[in-house]
Amino acid sequence: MNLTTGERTRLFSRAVSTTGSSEWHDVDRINESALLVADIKRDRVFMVDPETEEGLRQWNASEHFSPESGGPPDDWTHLNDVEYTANGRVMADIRNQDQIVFIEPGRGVLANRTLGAEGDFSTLRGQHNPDYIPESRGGPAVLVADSHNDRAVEYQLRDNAASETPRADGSAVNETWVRTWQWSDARTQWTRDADRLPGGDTLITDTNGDRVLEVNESGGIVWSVSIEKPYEAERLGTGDESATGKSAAVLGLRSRTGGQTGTTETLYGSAMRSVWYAITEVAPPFALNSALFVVPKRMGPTELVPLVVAGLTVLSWLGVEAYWRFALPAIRTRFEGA
Ligand SMILES: [Ca+2]
Ligand SMILES: [Ca+2]
Ligand SMILES: [Ca+2]
Repeated sequence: MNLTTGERTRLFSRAVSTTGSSEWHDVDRINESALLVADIKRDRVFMVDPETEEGLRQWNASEHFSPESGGPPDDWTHLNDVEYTANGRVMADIRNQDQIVFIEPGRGVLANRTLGAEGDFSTLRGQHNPDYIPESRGGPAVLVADSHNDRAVEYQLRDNAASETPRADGSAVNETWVRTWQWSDARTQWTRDADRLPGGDTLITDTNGDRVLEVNESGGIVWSVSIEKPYEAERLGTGDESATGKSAAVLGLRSRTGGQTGTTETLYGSAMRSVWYAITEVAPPFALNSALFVVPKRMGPTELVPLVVAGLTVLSWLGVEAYWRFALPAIRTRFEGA
């Protein structure tokens, strides 16, 4: 779509049958004659010529990952995002294996460049939408929504001079990903997008926090808009995702975790939100975010807290009833029998 004139042109169209979240999840335009597709359904990345519909290249996750890794067979990798990076390489987000891989045509995954590892939740956990920031803009760096860790985070690729371990290609320097920035506050819950803007701010999509917000270089909130369960946001006119943004390292961004939410709420709403944060602290993140995915989208802390309290009350009541009805008579019978 031409955003100035509103004119729309259909370049390529394909219907894909889906079950659950198994679908084509992301498409990036490389140039006039190539589109890059993230295919969750078949756990692969492929390039297609939109005009001839000819498949140009393909990488299957089965070339690199074992069947025992990740999720169940019908949602094995949840490969939800792709990006074309320098030198013909492709970056792909392998959500269910908690990692981001770099694929080189004809060579496969560059093992030493992989960011994160399955089960290493301190690095990434069920992440979405990684953006690659090249050396020309202060990288190599990856800005990503670290969804189940409820934060936006950035990693910078650094040469680890201390390590003598040779790389697979024979070179002596070992590259390591170093966390250079992270952002969260008391409200962030299941973040799914983060874009670095040209001025140095970061646009964050906070799905279960029900908002899209922009944070500045010192970590303060510039603006925040309440919106129900947003998936991702784009600042129009700044290119795709973080295409015109610089790395946190070169900008000297200040990290933030926790603190004030910068929104205006009623006293009751703010009290319910505080109780809700306490619940989210103790509940397992996967179970919590999965449950939030299935409740009606309109529900916020003011509805969810009474719902949780009502649920727990009913469970406790049933437990007490069962105790009086079944356990107690049994104990009494045993006692009287003795
Ligand atoms: Ca993409
Ligand atoms: Ca992004
Ligand atoms: Ca975006």
